[in-house]
Amino acid sequence: MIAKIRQLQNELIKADADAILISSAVSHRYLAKFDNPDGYLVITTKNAYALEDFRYIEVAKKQLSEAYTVVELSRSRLYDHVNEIVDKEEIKTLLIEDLCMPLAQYKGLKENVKATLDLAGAMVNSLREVKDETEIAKVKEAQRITDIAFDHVLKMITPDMTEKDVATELEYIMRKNGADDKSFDTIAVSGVNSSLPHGVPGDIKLNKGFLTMDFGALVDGYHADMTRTICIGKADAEMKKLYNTVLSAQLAALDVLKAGMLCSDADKVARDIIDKEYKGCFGHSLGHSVGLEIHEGPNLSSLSNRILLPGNIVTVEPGIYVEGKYGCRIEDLVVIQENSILNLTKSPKELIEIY
Ligand SMILES: [Mn+2]
Repeated sequence: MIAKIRQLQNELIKADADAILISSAVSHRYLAKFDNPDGYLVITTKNAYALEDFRYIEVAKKQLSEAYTVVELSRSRLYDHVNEIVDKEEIKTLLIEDLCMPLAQYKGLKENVKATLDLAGAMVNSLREVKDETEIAKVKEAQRITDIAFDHVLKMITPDMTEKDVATELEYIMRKNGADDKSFDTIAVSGVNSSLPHGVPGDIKLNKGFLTMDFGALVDGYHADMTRTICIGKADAEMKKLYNTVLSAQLAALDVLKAGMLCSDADKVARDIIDKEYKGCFGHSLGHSVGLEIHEGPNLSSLSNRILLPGNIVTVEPGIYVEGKYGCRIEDLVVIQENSILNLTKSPKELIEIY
């Protein structure tokens, strides 16, 4: 916790700011290591304050006292609390988390806080891009549980289940195996619906053809994300070709990914393979980062000039979607390392047919 505060303090000094007001739930979770969606932190270049209301004050005092001055927050007095710190620490420039602050809150702070407000932009989000060992362990555990759910569902899936049944089963198994929640709304789309990259599972029996399942477990705030496409019934030659093209694109990208690589180059490796036969059918990026949020930067996008760093955790998820017909996506979750990747996703990838 203290290491992260120090990193943020260095960023404040670089930005020539005196302090930052942390107001977003995710940043609070990251810097204080516990959830209080209504809590605030004020980090100055030298000190750190945690403003936590009565519901959380006991845990805050217990867990934060070493790194933070803990103040009991009375929500109607937020501006007073902030101004007391502004006075005590002689804060002239206070950064705010503009990426996720309601405009009304910004206006209130601007009118009532006795410091010049400036925008923090992606300052905290950038720190979150490189995960430490503890964070990697949590994502790894989340993905382990996600793999268990896939293995389980494979054994019990029958053509007379509905898409919703499949989604519910995946979520139930993840919870039973230690997940705190699902990472995001589970996708289970079959037949013609599989051409919708983010389709919603319906009350319909599984259609013959591709069944795409995109799901993940949440563990201690950290997300997992995986996708597998299987076939209900027998895949014809055209479906096999499409599936194998997605798989080759994914394997090729996994093979070249490592620290120092340009994000757009990673996307290109997979996209070139798909575009040869299915141009226009891979309409999203190769992947995104995952951590305390399901979608974080950097993105493996054709438009990204970011360089991958050891400790980034990204998805690798090429897909081919043929409008009105079907679609297929295969997604793994990997940790970027110096010369390769650590693939956290252990589920098989050869085409599975279920009768
Ligand atoms: Mn994903």
